[in-house]
Amino acid sequence: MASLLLPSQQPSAMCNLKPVSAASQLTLAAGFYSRDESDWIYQCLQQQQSWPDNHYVMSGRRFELPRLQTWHADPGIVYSYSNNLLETRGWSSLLLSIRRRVEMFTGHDFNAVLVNYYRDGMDYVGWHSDDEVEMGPAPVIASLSLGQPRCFQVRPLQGGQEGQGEQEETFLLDAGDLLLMAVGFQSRWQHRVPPQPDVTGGRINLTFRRVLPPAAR
Ligand SMILES: O=C(O)CCC(=O)C(=O)O
Repeated sequence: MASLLLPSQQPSAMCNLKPVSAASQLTLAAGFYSRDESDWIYQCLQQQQSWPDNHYVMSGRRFELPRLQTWHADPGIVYSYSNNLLETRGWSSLLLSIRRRVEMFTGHDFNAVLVNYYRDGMDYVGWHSDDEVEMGPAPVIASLSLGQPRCFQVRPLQGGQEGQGEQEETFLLDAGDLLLMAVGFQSRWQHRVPPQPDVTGGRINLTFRRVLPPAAR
């Protein structure tokens, strides 16, 4: 598909980051991309990306990742996920244009993106925090959703703070929504996208990250 059709660099003037949960470090810009733009981006990524095998080895055993993934980063940036080094790919013009728009909107610089493709509602990501040492002590992650709406759940680590309403919460991430996980979120909360067997369509999620170069870790 022609890169000339890349969506514009500006989200609509109505688009703002608003709190979505008791986790004050979590805000959502609903409709960061319009429906038409996000449908177009989803189709491009789903069809143009070559999706690698989703099996990995840990402690000598072979596992199947319940989704497909690609990892794109600036030169020199490497990242290990569950102790498996992801093959690093460059930036397509589409991924780069999305990165620039996310950077301008959030005011944060990113140098890598993890692309998760949930082929249907059986694909998922389990409870975790994105707190790998590669991202330094204060990670900020911007997460763009495309394709089918899926539930996103958060839960406080260590039971949360009593009286502050910190408990497990579920909300829907729709196509075009941008979720910002700010400094402090990963150290206090976990998140997941649970299986939803009733969902038949696919979803692609892009998590933009800033990974420290090996010398700075
Ligand atoms: O798909 C999502 O919304 C979340 C993805 C995620 O948790 C991750 O990439 O670490």
